[in-house]
Amino acid sequence: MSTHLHSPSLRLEKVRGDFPALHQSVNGRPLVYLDNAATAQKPEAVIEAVSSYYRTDNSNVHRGVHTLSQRATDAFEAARANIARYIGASSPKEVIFTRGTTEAINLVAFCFGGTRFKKGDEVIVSEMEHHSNIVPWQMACERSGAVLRVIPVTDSGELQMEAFRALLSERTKLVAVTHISNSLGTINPVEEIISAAHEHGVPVLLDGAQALPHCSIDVTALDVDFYCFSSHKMFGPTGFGVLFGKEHWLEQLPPYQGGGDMIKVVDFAGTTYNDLPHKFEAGTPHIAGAIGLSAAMDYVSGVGFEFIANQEKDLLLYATGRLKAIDGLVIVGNAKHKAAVVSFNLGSAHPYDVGTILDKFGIGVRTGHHCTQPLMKRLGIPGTVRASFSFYNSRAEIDQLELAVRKAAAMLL
Ligand code: C6P
Repeated sequence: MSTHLHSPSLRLEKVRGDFPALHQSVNGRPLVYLDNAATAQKPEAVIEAVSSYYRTDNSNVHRGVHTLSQRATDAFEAARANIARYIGASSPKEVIFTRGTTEAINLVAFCFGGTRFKKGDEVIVSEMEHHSNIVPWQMACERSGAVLRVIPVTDSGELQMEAFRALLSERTKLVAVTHISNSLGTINPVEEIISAAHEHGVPVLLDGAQALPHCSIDVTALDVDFYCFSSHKMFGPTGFGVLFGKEHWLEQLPPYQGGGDMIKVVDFAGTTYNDLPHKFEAGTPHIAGAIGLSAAMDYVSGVGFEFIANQEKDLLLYATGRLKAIDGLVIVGNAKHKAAVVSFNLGSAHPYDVGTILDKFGIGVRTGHHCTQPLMKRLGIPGTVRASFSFYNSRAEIDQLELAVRKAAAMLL
């Protein structure tokens, strides 16, 4: 890299140039996109990888002997190998393609819960989980007679680790917690959670939806049993995601859905299932999704986690300081270890009203309960306004946010 790009502001300018959607006006103002926890914008490299696949290689995978089908299959499986490498999986067999985090968790809840939960067993989740990491377990509990146990959170939005340890027992069959909270930004002590659970012989599923875009993940070093994430929050295509599972677990689990590609031989006398990872991938997959996510991972590797970490730390500190200075604004979620997310409320103003005013200034934030209703209930609020940052955001955008929030405060308070 040339020397001038070592300057953080020039690097930021260059990085922003990679994301075409950032360069537009909304309501007559330059777009300030601060809804990255909902979905991230896509760099040119991802858009190009997806469109080049459709332009030249589009075909079905694992089915045809013709050239295009071979090319599509090679690109699809090369993407799997690259994704496996990126997350530190020991083999591509441990990388199951899904529609996203939600489907990845549902797969484990259905296949693992369906075969291993019995009446009186317990599954531990936390109070800060996204609905995707609550409802599938409730459904698995309903089917099996198992019971959901919940790790409480503190007022500042951290897991109560002593309470977690006290919940672990011989009845516990699985611990399923989020790596990073989407509503509060809390980074959970996942190493500690995994080692405490493993001491009791209990496997751990981590919901990594909010972690992948912010930090490097090594599932083997973490020793996590299942790790789920979505491509679209990681600068890749929507409708695509990954379930990482340790090979010995995936080998033991029954298939999720039946159909093409997940079988070896089908006969009315009985069907034999395919090997990993295909056993869990019934039907034509999202081929462009895999290719796009793989390109997104290459892109993020090129940007580098040193830049990403420095940039996001700066944005979090700067935004926290600027917003805290506004009369009547209360930040929700003050964990010691936080990702670049600032959730807040403005007096008694409804978050939707604040979000609607911010949109008039070209600022995109998320408002509401963020699919974490139990957490909102615990905190005694209906929802929040959430500004979630990515490495391509700038301090100047936070200045715009502060200005618009001050205008909203003047109108609503
Ligand atoms: N959170 C947000 O604005 P899907 O929809 O399957 O890609 O991801 C679901 C999901 C699971 N876990 C966590 C921690 C998440 O943050 C999300 C998605 C978005 O916060 C949309 S609700």
